[in-house]
Amino acid sequence: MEALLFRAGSSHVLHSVALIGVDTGSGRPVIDANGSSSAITLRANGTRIEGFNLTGSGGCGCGNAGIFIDSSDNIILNNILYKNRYGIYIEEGATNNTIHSNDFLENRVAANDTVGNRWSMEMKEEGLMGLLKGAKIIGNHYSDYDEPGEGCNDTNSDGFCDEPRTIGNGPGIDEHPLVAPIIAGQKESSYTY
Ligand SMILES: [Ca+2]
Ligand SMILES: [Ca+2]
Repeated sequence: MEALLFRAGSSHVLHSVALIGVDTGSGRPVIDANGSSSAITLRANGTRIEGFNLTGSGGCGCGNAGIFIDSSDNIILNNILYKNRYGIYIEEGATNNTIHSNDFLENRVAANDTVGNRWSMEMKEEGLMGLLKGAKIIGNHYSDYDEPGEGCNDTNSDGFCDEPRTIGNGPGIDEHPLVAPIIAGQKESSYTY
């Protein structure tokens, strides 16, 4: 099995098919761009990035981000994007990416998607609960869109903002943003597609 090691303070260009951060007890792996470029730059198609804490991007509005995506068919889930210029920046021409169940916290701009990728996913809990409750559409949580003053009302108390969120100036849309942070309370492995 191949191991990938990440050094704090450097940025990374990935060409792998799956990158899954494992919490060994001392917290999820942190990739800190240390104020330059992006924590992760994604140029390979069909990559899955899961379980990381991505922070400290450079300040360039050209796309410095927790994850800069310049490819297609990727799945980004269950990550914390914290204090970046953009949490996630999707480059023009990058299509069919799915971004869900991530926490966007205190980024200068939560996300940019001028293409219209997918910011939510229909998911079902495993077993009986899944049968009883059926599938749920799960988006992402955004610290700048989780209170009434920011446009997120939850009048039916289902844990989701009642209105979708436009990503940047669109056309990307998160159909079902969450009111509270996801990562701490959720066991991602108990869900299936
Ligand atoms: Ca807020
Ligand atoms: Ca609601």
